[in-house]
Amino acid sequence: MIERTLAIIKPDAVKKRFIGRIIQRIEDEGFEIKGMKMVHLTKEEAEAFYHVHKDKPFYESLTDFMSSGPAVVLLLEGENAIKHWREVMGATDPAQAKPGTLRRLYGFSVERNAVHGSDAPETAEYEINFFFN
Ligand code: DAT
Ligand code: MG
Repeated sequence: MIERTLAIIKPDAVKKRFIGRIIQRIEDEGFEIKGMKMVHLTKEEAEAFYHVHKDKPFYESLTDFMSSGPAVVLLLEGENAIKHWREVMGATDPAQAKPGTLRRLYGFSVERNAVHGSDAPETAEYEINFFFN
């Protein structure tokens, strides 16, 4: 099934000049890039994007980080794109992520973990509409 998902190259990975490597991987994995732009989220936008986590202890820090600098958002399309992209990203905590995954390669900590990906069709729809129209 052809699906769409939202990917973000987070501010830590942009700052460390990993944009090119991550986009190369996206293309090598066979995703079609249907949309792409650089954004610098405001704190309010980061809070809205991560509203499902508003009661988590890391919400404040996460939304500070996500609004701390430019990020690259990508609309990806492909066969089982949601699951495929999450496999390429690896586990949330880079230390737990499998070798070769983007978070293992480029993530620094559970918060500064280089990339984002939607986790289900409903969240993908919300997240895609958040950035693309
Ligand atoms: P994922 O990004 O793998 O879908 P998530 O949706 O549970 O993970 O959390 C969203 C982001 O919040 C995650 O990429 C990094 C941050 N985060 C998650 N758990 C955290 C924790 N225990 N401490 C600090 N940040 C955390
Ligand atoms: Mg998530």
